[in-house]
Amino acid sequence: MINKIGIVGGGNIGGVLAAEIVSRRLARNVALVDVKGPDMAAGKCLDIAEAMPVYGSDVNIVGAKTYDILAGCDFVINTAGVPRTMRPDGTYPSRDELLAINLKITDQVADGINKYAPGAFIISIANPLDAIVYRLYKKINKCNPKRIMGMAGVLDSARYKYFVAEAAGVSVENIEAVVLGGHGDTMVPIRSACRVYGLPVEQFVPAKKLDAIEDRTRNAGGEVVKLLGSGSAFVSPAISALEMVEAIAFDKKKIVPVCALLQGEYSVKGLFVGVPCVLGKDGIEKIIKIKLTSEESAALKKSVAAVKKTCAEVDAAK
Ligand code: TXD
Repeated sequence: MINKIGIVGGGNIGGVLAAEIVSRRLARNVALVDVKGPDMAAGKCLDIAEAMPVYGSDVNIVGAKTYDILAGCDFVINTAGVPRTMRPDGTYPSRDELLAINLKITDQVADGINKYAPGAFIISIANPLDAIVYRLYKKINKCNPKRIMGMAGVLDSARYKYFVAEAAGVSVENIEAVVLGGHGDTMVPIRSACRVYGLPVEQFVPAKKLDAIEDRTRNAGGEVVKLLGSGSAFVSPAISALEMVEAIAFDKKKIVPVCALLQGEYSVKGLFVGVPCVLGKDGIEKIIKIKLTSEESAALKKSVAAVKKTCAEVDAAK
């Protein structure tokens, strides 16, 4: 069992994370930090604590507006940021538009981690995902690239799996699928690696339908944002992040898509990009190189270029 998990950002995703960690008894201690309200984090933690007799779970859970409660965390999950809330005219901000707002927030998060939880595993969820985890890496002192990662690929791949299962008329448990690249419109569902019961997906779903599914996967975040009207997906990102926490905490050596710092892999250097990784007790233990078709390689290159552009904006920002 993990001793302590910190969650920065006690909003939609942070709240689900805290409740899930308690219900799974994943950690002895949970610390939730949020700057909102009189003390929203404390309120959410009190609410979850009062459910413990029903959960049958004895976890020490604390919420506060200050980062000192992160002291001693083994994991810090970063959800602090502004979600893609619908504007009055029915449009909604792109992930990149959120960049400026979220960079300032990210610097505060990095400062809190430097002060109170140096050496913790860091899983960042806030958007724009690839840029925020890049910023955290740059701002956290002596950050070990094996212990810092972004969560997006687990969610994007889950969405791909769900849509394929629905089209194939089979259980989601029969689907293998992976989405690589940046967490944005250029993300790359890898059809050549998609399997239904170990068989090529094309045996179950026609190519035209797969085109539509892959489009829907790329836009799945926006689809939920439009339906919600305010905020963005929050259960699926939280559950996806916990898959990564458990793979590390239980030393599963599990291959999952991770937004990881590439240092030459996939011909990328110095950027955080979604690639398959082995997650175990040391964090990102191995980056897996998978064979891609020429179209997939070209699409991945395009996605990396989009990540590079946003990270250049991060470097240009103060
Ligand atoms: O797959 C993915 N990675 C994405 C990520 C999937 C869905 C949502 N994605 C992004 O996660 C979303 O665009 C946001 O950037 C984050 C968090 O989404 P959430 O829905 O949880 O947003 P909320 O409910 O607004 O919660 C964010 C909280 C909010 O309560 C703020 O008060 C808090 O972050 N916040 C802070 N907490 C601590 N410290 C600081 N500085 C701070 N600033 C804001």
